[in-house]
Amino acid sequence: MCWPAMLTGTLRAADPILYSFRRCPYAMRARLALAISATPYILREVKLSAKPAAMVAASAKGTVPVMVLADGTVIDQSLDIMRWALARHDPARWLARDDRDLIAQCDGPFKQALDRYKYPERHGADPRDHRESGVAFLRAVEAQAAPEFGLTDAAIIPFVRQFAGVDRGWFDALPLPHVHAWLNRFVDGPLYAAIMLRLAPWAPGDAPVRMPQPALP
Ligand SMILES: N[C@@H](CCC(=O)N[C@@H](CS)C(=O)NCC(=O)O)C(=O)O
Repeated sequence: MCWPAMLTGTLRAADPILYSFRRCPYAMRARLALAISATPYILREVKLSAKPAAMVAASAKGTVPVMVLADGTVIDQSLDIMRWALARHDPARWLARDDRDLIAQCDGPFKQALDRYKYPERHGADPRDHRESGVAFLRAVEAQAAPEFGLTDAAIIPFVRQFAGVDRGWFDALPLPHVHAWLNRFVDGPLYAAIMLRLAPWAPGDAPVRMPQPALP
C-alpha cells in the first residue's frame, strides 16, 4: 500500500465487498483466487436462509458469492470473480492453468451428481448411481494431474472436497492416487486455512472483516 493510503485509510475504505458462505464451493473458489492474488477485500459471511438486503439489492438472483466493487460494479458469478482477481494480480500464474472444459464438466454433470449423491432424499435417487457418475469426472481430473496448482484446480477442488466428504472410506479406496494426493495437499495447506475463517453472519453496522487477514506469528 502506498503511504498516503496508510495515512488516510481511503483506499482500504474502498475495498470490494464479498458476500460469501464459508462452505459454499462457489464462494470457496472465489476466495481462493482472491487469496492467491492478495486482493484486499471485505468479507461478509451470509446465512443463506437470511440473505442480507444489501446483497440482494446488489444481485437479485440471491446466490453467493457476490462481489461489489468500489465503483458499484457487481460480479455475481464465482468464475468471473476468480478471473477478475487473477487479471489484477497473478503471482502464482494460476491463469496459465485454465481448463474451461474441465471446469464446465465440474459445474455441470459433476455438480449434479454431487447433489444427488449428497442429498438423495431431495432427489429420490439411489446415491450409488450418482457417485459412480461423479467418479467419471474424478478420472478426468486424475488424468490431467499436474504438479502446479492453478485456476482449474481452485475452481474444482471445493466440489471434490464435498464429494470426498460424503463417504470418506469409499472415496479413499478409489484407485485415484493423484486426486487423493492433490486433495490432501490442498486441505492441509495454508491457502485452505486462509480462506476457511469461521465468522458469524454479517449484519449492517458490524466492523469490517478485512481480507487477507494478517498471518499469525
Ligand atoms: N453460478 C453461481 C452459483 C452460486 C450458487 O449456486 N451458490 C449457492 C450456495 S453454494 C447459493 O447461493 N444458493 C442459494 C441458496 O441456497 O439460497 C456461481 O458460480 O457463483
